[in-house]
Amino acid sequence: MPVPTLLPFTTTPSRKSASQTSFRLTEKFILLLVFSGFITLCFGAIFFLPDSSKLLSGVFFHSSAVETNTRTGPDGVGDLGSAGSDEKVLVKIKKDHEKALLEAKDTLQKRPDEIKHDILKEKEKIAQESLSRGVKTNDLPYVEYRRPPGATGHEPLDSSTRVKRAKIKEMMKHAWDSYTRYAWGSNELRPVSKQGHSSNLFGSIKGATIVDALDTLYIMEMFEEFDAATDWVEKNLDFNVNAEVSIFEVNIRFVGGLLSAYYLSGKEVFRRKAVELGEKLLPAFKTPTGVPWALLNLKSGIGRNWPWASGGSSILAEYGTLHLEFIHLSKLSQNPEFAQKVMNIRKVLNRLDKPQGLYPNYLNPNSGQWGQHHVSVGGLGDSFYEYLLKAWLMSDRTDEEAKKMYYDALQAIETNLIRKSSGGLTYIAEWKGGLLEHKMGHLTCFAGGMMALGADGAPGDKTGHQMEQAAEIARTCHESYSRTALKLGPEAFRFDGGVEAIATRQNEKYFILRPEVIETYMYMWRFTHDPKYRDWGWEAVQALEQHCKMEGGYSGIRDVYAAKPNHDDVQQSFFLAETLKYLYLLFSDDDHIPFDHWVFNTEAHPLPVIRSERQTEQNNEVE
Ligand code: DMJ
Repeated sequence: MPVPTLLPFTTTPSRKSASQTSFRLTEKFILLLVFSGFITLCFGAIFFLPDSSKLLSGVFFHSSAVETNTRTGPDGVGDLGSAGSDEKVLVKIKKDHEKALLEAKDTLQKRPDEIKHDILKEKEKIAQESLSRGVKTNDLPYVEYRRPPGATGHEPLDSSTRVKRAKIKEMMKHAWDSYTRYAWGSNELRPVSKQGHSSNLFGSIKGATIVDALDTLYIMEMFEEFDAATDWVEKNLDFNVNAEVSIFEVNIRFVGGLLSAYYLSGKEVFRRKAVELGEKLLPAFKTPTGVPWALLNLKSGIGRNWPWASGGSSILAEYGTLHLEFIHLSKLSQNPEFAQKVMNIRKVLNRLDKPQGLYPNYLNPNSGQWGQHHVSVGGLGDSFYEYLLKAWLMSDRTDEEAKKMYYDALQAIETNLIRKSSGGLTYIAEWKGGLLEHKMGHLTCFAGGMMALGADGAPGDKTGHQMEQAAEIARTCHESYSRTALKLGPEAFRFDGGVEAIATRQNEKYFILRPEVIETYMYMWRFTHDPKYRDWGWEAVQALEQHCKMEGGYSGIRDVYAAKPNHDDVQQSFFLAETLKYLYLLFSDDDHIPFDHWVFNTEAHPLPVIRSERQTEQNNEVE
């Protein structure tokens, strides 16, 4: 009776010449040997493989090739089913293992910064590959993030400056805490009635104060508050609203605020939200000339102009204050459309004749013709001039067209609008069809800072002259503050009827926490280091503390000439975005948001200077 065996072929009936029993035993012995060799081999491989692959894939990026080769090597030695190739497999495993150990040893010998650099390089390579395949990360293409210098500062050496700077941070804390306590999520705060306030400029978009304050919180290193604001943006900031918004206001506060928060912190959420909002604004440019409407319904994409604006015109300071943000939107989304839209506006303007070289505030977007010939460096005109200069600066001084437009416009303003009062105060009047109105708005006071910022690029030998003019505007604006009862400036002041730098009309006597005068002090301080600018800024701080600070935040005032303040019950979002930021920077060192790396949008949101590829490479090499 045959001995039962586990292997079917051992009972093959053809093997008749040898004794069945001895033959089976020998066969069994050989088979056992082969089998145990095979099992030892597999066991050995189990010991080898996980160690090296874990080490490689978990810690170092170069792992994948080795790991892949080990499993499915190009020579096909991964087929462990053949006992004849055991030797080969063993040699291969050993070789890979040694190679991996060598690589690991090599990596371990590197300095941490070298390892970091390798990792970054690898990441960039992967992102670049996906970009070239048209693959998007988070819906947006990969862009390299590099924080520009001076995003945060350091304590000033001088103790009195330190104390003042700390005081301004405390003001920011009070404004922010009050907003979070009483109006969190609303656009603005009502500090007297302690509730939220919403202006129809933002339609039903919410959180203007949060977005406007983000970069100030960062610059003042209030990171806990910055994180709370970021969290709100992530979870609640919603642009899918069926409401009409002001393109200008939404652009300077929301797009500008988000862009700035992105460049300061590097957080992707801000880039994503900025581009998302930018895309929502694009339908506003669907006009025969491409000059955008002032108002846009974000859901329907239907636009229109303010009904009061000269025969359905668009406003110079509105369509002319998109450039900086839109250039950055193109850079961050790699969608050229944003830049094309604003460059087209410039083209339309350059085709038109300008009365006395001046830009009227009204332009019809259908006909492409000027509306009323009303010119102002204050409301309706102001930030258009500011953006010409800053477009040039933000382009790393390569946008020659913007440069020329700025200095030409400034020359026309000087010739036609800038005057000196009999008391020796320089002011910028308004121009209506060739006639001057000797009035200067609080808004116009930003021009002192603008002229100082542009002075060093002035053509001819005008640098000194423009600096002097900037200083004179700063002085006039300071006078408009010091000639009031509350030491805060009126909305507009006049140089006629025997008065100088004083508001004469009741509806021009209010102060709504505006930044322009302090903005000019900050620029003048940076360029001259004349202590009077810090003194003037400090006077404003004291007046704000005395007359605008309330238990529930900071409020505007209805009449700055009245002995006692009558509060308007609004804490404007630009108080946190601009007024407090400029005050803080006035008492900070110059390397905090340095001007050679950053340009402020008109809502004081710093945007980085865009370097040419070559320049960036050179800087990287230096670094
Ligand atoms: C801000 O929203 C901006 O500075 C804008 O350019 C003009 N007005 C306010 C502040 O006064």
